[in-house]
Amino acid sequence: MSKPVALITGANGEIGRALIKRLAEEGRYDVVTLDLVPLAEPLRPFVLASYAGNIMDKYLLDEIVAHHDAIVVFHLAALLSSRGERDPELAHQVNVEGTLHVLRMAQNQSVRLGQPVRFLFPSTIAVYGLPSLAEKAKVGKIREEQWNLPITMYGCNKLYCEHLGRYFAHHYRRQQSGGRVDFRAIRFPGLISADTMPTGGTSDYGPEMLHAAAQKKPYSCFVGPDARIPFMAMPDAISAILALIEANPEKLRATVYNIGGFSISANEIAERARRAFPGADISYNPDAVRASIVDSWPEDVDDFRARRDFGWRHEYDADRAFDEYLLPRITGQKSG
Ligand code: AKB
Repeated sequence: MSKPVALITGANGEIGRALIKRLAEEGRYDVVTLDLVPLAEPLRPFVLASYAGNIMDKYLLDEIVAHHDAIVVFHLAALLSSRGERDPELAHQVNVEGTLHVLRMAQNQSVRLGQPVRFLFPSTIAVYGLPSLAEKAKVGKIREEQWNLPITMYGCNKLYCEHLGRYFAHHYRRQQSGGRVDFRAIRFPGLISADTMPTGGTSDYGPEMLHAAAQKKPYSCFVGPDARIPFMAMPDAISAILALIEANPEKLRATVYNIGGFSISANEIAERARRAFPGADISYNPDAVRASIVDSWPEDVDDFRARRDFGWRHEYDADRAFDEYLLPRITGQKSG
């Protein structure tokens, strides 16, 4: 019997690669992918079909769902925060207009199939905008409704698209013939993978520092040693996506959820890298813009709603993330 089909946009990105592998291990879905460039060769055996093209191309989106009865969409394609600050209009086009196209496609698909289409949207801690370090320290673990005042185009785009998704899920369908987009969003902290490197983000200093130390390359960090935000190990990020997308809709009391990993400063990451790779050459040369972005993000998140509604629990605290996932795998790759 054929399996349900899941469409992943932005499939070549860090989350996309890890998600494709986990979905292949679990075998729940036949996976169809879309990315601007052809899907990375090693991932192709894991997917049913892959398309190279732009989410701005409505005809391509329609063609994909005409050929595949996707009932789940993981819409991962986006320009991240640092890249978005270099070209805010492009970020708006891709992150907002692109998301609108993918939501519309999901809505039409739902009408065609006569069943809801589940839609996973990766949002971010960049939707928060703390006005000062004093307020950041005072707030500590931030709740979803606090300080929704992003200072980056990416944060504005993601916050708006959370609303757009909620609109499609709860209001748009009133005027439409049937279909329903079952929209669910996760606000991710900075992510660290042992296998891949992020591009275009502002939390990138975490993974960059660690991978540079493993490769014995000097690293000049673009935020100061005290900069602190929450991070998460990639396996937990994928577990959260799957837990939320599989969750019983009747249990979900919100459309947007914080999920927590571990709160850590740049210096604490550097210390862990130095212990694992003695002689690691890590210095600090803060970039005013990127450092101010990180300062505006919370130092930790309150993920009470995710725990209550879909049983979220991270597996990796800082010790387990570094000692049992990141360091052994990165060291293995270096020697292997
Ligand atoms: C970024 O740095 O832009 C992303 C994020 C925190 O959403 N990693």
